This record gives sequence, C-alpha cells and structure tokens, in this order.
Amino acid sequence: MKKILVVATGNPGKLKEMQNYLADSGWELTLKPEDFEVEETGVTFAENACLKAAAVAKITGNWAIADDSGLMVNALNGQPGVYSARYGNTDVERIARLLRELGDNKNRQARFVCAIAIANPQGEIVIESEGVCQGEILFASTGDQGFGYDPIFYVPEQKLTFAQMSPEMKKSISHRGNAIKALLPQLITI
Ligand code: ITT
Repeated sequence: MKKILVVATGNPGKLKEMQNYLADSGWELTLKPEDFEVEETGVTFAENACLKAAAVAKITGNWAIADDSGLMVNALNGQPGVYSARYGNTDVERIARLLRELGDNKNRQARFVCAIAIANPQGEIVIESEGVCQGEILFASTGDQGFGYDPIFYVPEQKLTFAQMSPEMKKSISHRGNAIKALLPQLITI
C-alpha cells in the first residue's frame, strides 16, 4: 500500500508541479486541509518550508511535504525573496510591482529559489532540500504557461521564459525541479 504524503500548500500552481514531479515517488499525495494556514514567520526559505511541513504533519498525523520558494532579484538586494507571495494580492499585481520597482534598471539578474522540507507524522523534519535557477527579469510578461512570476522570468540558456516552457522543460531546469530531484533518492527509501 502506498504511504500518504500530505502536500502543505495552498498554491495550485505549486501543487500541480509537485504532483507531476512526485508522480513516480511511490507516495500517494493528498492536499492539506484547505482552512489550515501556517504563518510564515521564518526569515529563510528553509525555515518557512520546515514550519509548514511540521505543522501540517502534526495536524494530519501523516507525512507532509512543504515548499517555500521565491524570486531573488539582484538589483533589489534579493527582494522580494521570502516575501514573494506577499508582494501583492494577485500574480498580476505582484508582477506589476516587481517591474515597477526594477524600472529601467539594466541589471536584470535574478534567481528562483525553492526550499523543500519533509516531516514525519510526529512533525520532525527528516528531509530538506534546496534548488536554484538563474535567470533574468524581462521588461514585460511573455508566455501563458505556469503560474506566479513565470511570465517575467527568462532563462538565457533556453531563450524562453518559464511561462513559455513545457511543464517537462520547466521541471528539468527549475528551482523546484532541482530541489525535488535532490531529495527523491531519500524519499523513495522511507
Ligand atoms: P504556500 O505557502 O501555501 O505553499 P504560497 O504561494 O504562499 O503558497 P510561498 O510563500 O512559497 O508560497 O511564496 C512563493 C511565491 O513565489 C508565490 O507568489 C509564488 O507564486 C511564487 N513562485 C514560487 N515558485 C514559482 C514558480 O515556479 N514560478 C513562478 N512563481 C513562483
């Protein structure tokens, strides 16, 4: 029988990617209770991922996986970083604010970071992983795939934004794809 892994996210875009990336992990994924929110009081992605995974594991009595991620823009001293979700009320607002703050700055370097934590049913963190993807911030949204900041995040090696990539291409190079690739060998041995 497959063991249950509760995905501790309220973000449908993340959920879709995690379901895809963990499809062959041998775990049955379920979603956290919709009304259970965890306050993200950490100052790093890893801290917040651990807070979310531990809290959801404890409340459900199951294994839980959480992802804390965001966009770090060099010319904005790494902002929005852990505040990426709190940068506006909708994806459109968040993108508009980022483009406004960056203005016509020539330094468009940025990176996406994803920290993942997995907690056992007692709420103890047993696996942690982090993935990064380097890119550049465009001046306007391009592409309609994916979610969040994808339309403004351009990856020079692929000459595409995340929002122009197929799910498989994004998986192969993205921060989340890299974080999950790194933890899979451990996850399948539990
Ligand atoms: P949960 O905490 O419930 O998982 P959240 O949306 O609040 O959902 P975070 O606190 O980790 O998640 O915030 C991450 C922000 O960065 C959020 O605005 C995402 O849309 C964005 N983001 C994360 N990964 C992304 C990706 O692969 N592509 C585009 N945007 C991404």
